[in-house]
Amino acid sequence: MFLWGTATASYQIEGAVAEDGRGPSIWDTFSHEPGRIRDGDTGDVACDHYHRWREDVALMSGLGVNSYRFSIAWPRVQPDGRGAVNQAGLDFYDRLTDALVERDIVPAATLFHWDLPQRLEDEGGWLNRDTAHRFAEYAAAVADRLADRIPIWITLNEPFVHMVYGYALGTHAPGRTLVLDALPAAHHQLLGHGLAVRELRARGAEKVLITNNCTPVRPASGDPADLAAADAYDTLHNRLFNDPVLLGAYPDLSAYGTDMDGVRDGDLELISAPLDGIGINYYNPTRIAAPVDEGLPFHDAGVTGHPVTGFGWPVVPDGLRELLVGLRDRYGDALPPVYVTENGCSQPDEPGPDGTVDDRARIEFLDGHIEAMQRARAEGVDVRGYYVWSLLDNFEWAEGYSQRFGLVHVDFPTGARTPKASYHWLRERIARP
Ligand code: IFM
Repeated sequence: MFLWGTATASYQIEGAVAEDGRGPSIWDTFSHEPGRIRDGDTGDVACDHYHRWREDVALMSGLGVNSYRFSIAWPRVQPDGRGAVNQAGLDFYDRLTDALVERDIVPAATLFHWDLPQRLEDEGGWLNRDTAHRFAEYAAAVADRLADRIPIWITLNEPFVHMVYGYALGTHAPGRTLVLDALPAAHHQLLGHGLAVRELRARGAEKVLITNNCTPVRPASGDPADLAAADAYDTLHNRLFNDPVLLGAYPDLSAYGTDMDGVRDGDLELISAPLDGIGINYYNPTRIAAPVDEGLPFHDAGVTGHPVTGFGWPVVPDGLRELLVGLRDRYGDALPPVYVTENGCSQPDEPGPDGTVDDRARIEFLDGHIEAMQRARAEGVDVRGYYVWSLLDNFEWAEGYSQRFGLVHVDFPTGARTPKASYHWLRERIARP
């Protein structure tokens, strides 16, 4: 059965940050620091999904999706990131899981979508190898409770983005600006993934995946300097997170004048344990030129000549086909079945005078990307699922509530949900044979 779904993440939708024993996460801390988030927004209330989850499950049922990708908030399960399990926090996901299963919606749970318990950040966060072991302990606790009903487990969401924005550039929590010294946050996340896979398998998890954010990288020209820069960027964005998982080795980082520190014997064996699938998040391609200064070995030259989303990201549907076919060509038999675990766009959607939300740009976006995915399947890529980011307008990290990605409009002051035109369109599209 091909999976059609929507995706969300805990901090972006749940709110209820201090309820039922939840501990603080790095995003609670970061979003409350002045100047970090557009308009001073926080995820304190977000979509209030923690209280309105029944309504949200009903929306999914009405949409006709057969899967839902959500994330579990580690600080709800272990408020300090270690030790005793907060059963009240797990109860929430237990109720949600049962409601999904009752409606024949396959739950796909992500264990880490960036809301690290603050207590672990105080001890170094993902720069600290111990966090990988704490993550495995948390994965085990969640699986003990839910592996009997959740068939799809995704260990990490976009470790590249978490490392780059959280630890290298500091525009996301925890706000560290370490540039290349952030690399241990890549290795320790991947080690956490490998250790968690072992725990999930031991508890009978049916399918285990990781989700990487990938981009097809296009050199700005055929000039050797641009080609070398594009190769360096591809290494950092794509290969750094796919190679160790799929091939058991880190790529050559010499273009960055470094290699991966802190890798111990046995780490790569754990990291490359066989998976049942790989989650791929696609938003746009990247065009790369030779560096313009002495910093990194590339320069983002920007993709031009295409429509753009509310965020200003280029809309290039065929980039999804290019990416999927490129992954198959690069990894061959080492590539497990692929799930497109996120794809979507932000648009400045507001209800019109009649109360409806006419987001035709999103319909065009989704139509083009679904067609591109189908072309990749026709070219032989084994794609098993497609999840729209996102079910609801939500807290878009450093951009606060200014970027609306939802199939369903959320009026943040009241929490009122209004399905957009794209919601109705997707229902028809999914129903099409
Ligand atoms: O909102 C994010 C999500 O948390 C991770 N992938 C990209 C989305 C859009 O920026």
